[in-house]
Amino acid sequence: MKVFVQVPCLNEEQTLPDVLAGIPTQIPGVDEIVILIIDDGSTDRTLEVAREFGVTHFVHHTRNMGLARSFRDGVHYALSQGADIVVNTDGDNQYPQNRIADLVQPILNGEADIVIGDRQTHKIAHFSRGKKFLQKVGSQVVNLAANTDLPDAASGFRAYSRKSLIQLNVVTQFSYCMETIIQAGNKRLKIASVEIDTNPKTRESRLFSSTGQHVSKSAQAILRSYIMFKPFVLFAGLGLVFLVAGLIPFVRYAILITMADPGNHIQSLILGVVLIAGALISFTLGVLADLLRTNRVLLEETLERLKEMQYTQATKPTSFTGFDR
Ligand SMILES: Nc1nc2c(ncn2[C@@H]2O[C@H](COP(=O)(O)OP(=O)(O)O)[C@@H](O)[C@H]2O)c(=O)[nH]1
Ligand SMILES: [Mg+2]
Repeated sequence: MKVFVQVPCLNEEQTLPDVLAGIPTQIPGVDEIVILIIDDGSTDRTLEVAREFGVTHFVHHTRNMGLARSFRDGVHYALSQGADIVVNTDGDNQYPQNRIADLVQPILNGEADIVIGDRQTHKIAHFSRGKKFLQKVGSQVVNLAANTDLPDAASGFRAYSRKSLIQLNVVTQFSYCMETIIQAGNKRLKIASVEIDTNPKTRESRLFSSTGQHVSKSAQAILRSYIMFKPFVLFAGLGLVFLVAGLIPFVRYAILITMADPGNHIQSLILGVVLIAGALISFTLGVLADLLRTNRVLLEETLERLKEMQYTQATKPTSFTGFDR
């Protein structure tokens, strides 16, 4: 059993030594623990710090590519190296590295495919009341879209089984955290949660400059995932709203013109027709999006097989010794 602990880093020279020192060197039931640094275009001494610590596995981006891409590239590297479990922790030492063993345990026991460290955000002292509230609402929305019941959907402290990583495809640029949960939930992977206490804050979040930006970017990520997995529900719901809203002026018009003095009610008719046309467009989009979804499911199945083959081949010891001259 090989566990890769990947640390995405964008200029983390200050805190990386603490992170690396905290990662356990032994976990019961695990044969090998490998540390992988994903350097996302750092311009400070992140790489040197990691090398001085003895890290030998790196994924390097020559320029900043963002956290989602860093996660994806790290996973690809780890799986090609034969990882059975990939743990993700942050370079700002926000997460308690000594709990990595508890994070991988449910996967080792075969009880879960993904384990998420629940930061118990209601307890974090430096989170404002507004942030705690948004955190809770955000997690509820993700749970609704994923059919899960997770307390902390935005936590980056996680363990993923090899099987789950082969099934997941991160496509958004920005937040893979919410996206992987919604995908995993819809693919009926088992997601467990482990309560953790976070370390004191070392620096401000760099992913978001303000709470407003955080909410808007998270909402976009959730909406996109929702359209991906439940397009018909979304568009049919929208169509229904348009239909009901359109029928009201339409019926009003129909009743009024039967009266003795009908008057001029053409506005109601126009409004009704426009809204009903909106309903028809929504239903059509729903059908199209649903067909696209079927297509995506097929593509994902192919990708899954391809990845399985690619990673099995990459880790298989080869007997090939070179061409005869
Ligand atoms: N902000 C940011 N962090 C990145 C990027 N690429 C990798 N990271 C790493 O992602 C982790 C989370 O970033 P952080 O700013 O702490 O965001 P937080 O999750 O809101 O606390 C850290 O380990 C960063 O070094 C990037 O493009 N931007
Ligand atoms: Mg952080």
